[in-house]
Amino acid sequence: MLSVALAGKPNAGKSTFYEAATEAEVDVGNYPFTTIDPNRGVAHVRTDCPCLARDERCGADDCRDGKRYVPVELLDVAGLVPGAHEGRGLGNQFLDALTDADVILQVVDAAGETNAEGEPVEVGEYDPVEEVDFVESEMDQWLAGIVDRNWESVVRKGRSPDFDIDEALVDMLTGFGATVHDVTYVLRAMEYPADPGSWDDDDRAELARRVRERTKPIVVVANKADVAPEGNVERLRETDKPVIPATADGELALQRAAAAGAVDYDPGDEAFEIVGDLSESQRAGLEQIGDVMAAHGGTGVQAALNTAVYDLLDHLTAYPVQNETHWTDARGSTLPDAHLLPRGSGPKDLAYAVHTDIGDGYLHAVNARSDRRIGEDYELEEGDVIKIVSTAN
Ligand SMILES: Nc1nc2c(ncn2[C@@H]2O[C@H](COP(=O)(O)OP(=O)(O)OP(=O)(O)O)[C@@H](O)[C@H]2O)c(=O)[nH]1
Ligand SMILES: [Mg+2]
Repeated sequence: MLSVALAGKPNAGKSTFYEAATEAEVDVGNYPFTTIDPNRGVAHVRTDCPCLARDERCGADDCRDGKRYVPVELLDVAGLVPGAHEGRGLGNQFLDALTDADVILQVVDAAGETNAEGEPVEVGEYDPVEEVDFVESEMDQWLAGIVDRNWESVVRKGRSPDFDIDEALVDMLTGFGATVHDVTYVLRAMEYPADPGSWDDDDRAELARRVRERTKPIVVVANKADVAPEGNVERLRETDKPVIPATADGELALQRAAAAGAVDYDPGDEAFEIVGDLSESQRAGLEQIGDVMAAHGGTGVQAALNTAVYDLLDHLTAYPVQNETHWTDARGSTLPDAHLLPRGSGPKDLAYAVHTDIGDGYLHAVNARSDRRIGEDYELEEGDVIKIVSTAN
């Protein structure tokens, strides 16, 4: 499963975001380092279900009237402070927890009501633009430290006659969440000495930075948008990262209200409707959330997850079925499964995502939308419904 990690300074709202996105209960508090042990749960990206093209909705557990929720892993870790790579705060432990993440949601406090260390200050007193770059820089330095520590062994290997520097670097970096493909991609774009003994600190730092950039892209979540002073979100947007304004707290409140039958709302909706009896103050609270949503097109929680997976990671959703006419599995369930795959994937990649045996026994595939047989070189598109024919099914 794709893994999305929440990162950022303490007290920015990571655990609130996590709770809103996973419906799990965790500790939330207005002080730094509320979270110490990482929380790991399941969140969802939202997309249009292919059943929207049919007369009947599919009834899959993850489909709410054509809104399809596809699972991803979400990780909530301890807050990070500047100097973490040297062990400040809960530093190294925090950074190690990000090893498996495919993409980072950096939660910043757009309200500026907490300083760089996450300690409460007056609203607007701290400038959130200041905190945008430090997560990236801590991660870069953390990885550079790992490269430095392992360099001796690369140099030692370099003395053997059949040494290949690319191979040695792939070996080293695949241990830290990079794939062979990632490392190869990064090395192709770099100029570097073939002899590891001739590398200097800058070469190693550049390698680390490029590998981090490739393997851990960052989306900035401008949280606490509900109390952010005028202009803060706009200034955050002027940084070089994608920025999604959000109110994690608002999303959580809406979900609680929806569970209590007070509002009609599904995660990712741009607006909600009040359907139950509410006290005056409850109604006022919800209306305030409604104003933030109107300004930003929703609470931002779903938008942040979607931007990370569909835009930054450039993934698409494909739906394997057994029956290409009814779009069902062997038990007759319609569109039971959805898989997230990198753009450029083909039907055989989908077969492997379903099961290794199905991939190994792959014969051919049918595009159930067009009812045409497709070749192995066909590139999947968002929302494709595919029947895989394999010796294993
Ligand atoms: N106004 C407002 N407050 C929020 C929002 N999201 C979270 N908060 C508050 O911010 C404080 C910190 O929230 P947490 O979710 O514990 O923050 P964290 O980033 O997990 O903090 P650590 O675990 O200490 O790193 C709490 O008082 C939350 O209620 C929001 O969207 N708006
Ligand atoms: Mg927390």
